[in-house]
Amino acid sequence: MCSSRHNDVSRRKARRHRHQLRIVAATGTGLPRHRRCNQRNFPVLAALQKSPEPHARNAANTIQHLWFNVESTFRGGVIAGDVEEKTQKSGILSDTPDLTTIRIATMKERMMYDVKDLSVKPGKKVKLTFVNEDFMPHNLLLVQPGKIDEIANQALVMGAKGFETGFIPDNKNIIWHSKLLDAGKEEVIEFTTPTNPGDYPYMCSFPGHHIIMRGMLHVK
Ligand SMILES: [Cu+2]
Repeated sequence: MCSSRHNDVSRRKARRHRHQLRIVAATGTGLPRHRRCNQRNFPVLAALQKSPEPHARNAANTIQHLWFNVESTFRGGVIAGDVEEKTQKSGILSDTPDLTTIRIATMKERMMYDVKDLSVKPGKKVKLTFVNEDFMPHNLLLVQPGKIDEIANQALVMGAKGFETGFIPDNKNIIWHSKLLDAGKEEVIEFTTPTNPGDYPYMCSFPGHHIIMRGMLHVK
């Protein structure tokens, strides 16, 4: 009895997601770009990415890829745009011999962090506030040099199960990570920078995001 009711609920949910998917997909094509942009529905896209139906999740991830990764290439790259729109309130907020405080936020509807580069001394205590100002869920991982793709691919194959772990795979090359933060949430992370100088990348491991949602912590 209980399980058939549950099935009804998930069937209804799947039906609603298929319907929403058609709406979202329709806004992605066939219209001039200036009109299409205004019709993107980011909260619906975010909901579809959590759908129990794999078809809906896959399609939503494809749309996400088109909206962010492909179109940002058409605009001539994302780095230049990011520098222009960098907000004042993020970056290194204070720096004393004992502690560096840092803020990194996500940018609304851009699938990017608002800080792409940071420089901190080796073995330094850091208090980092990570703020999700976007509609979609995002996380923040500091990883060993050269390991972004390996970790992103591991997170990608987690499918819907990824939500249980916040898309954090079991990988020794993750130095630290935040939780998967929903819209409007923030988390404070305290850590000590690596003692080995080097360029340590940070990334979002939500499927498809790492391509442009990344930055570099220069430890020097
Ligand atoms: Cu993300």
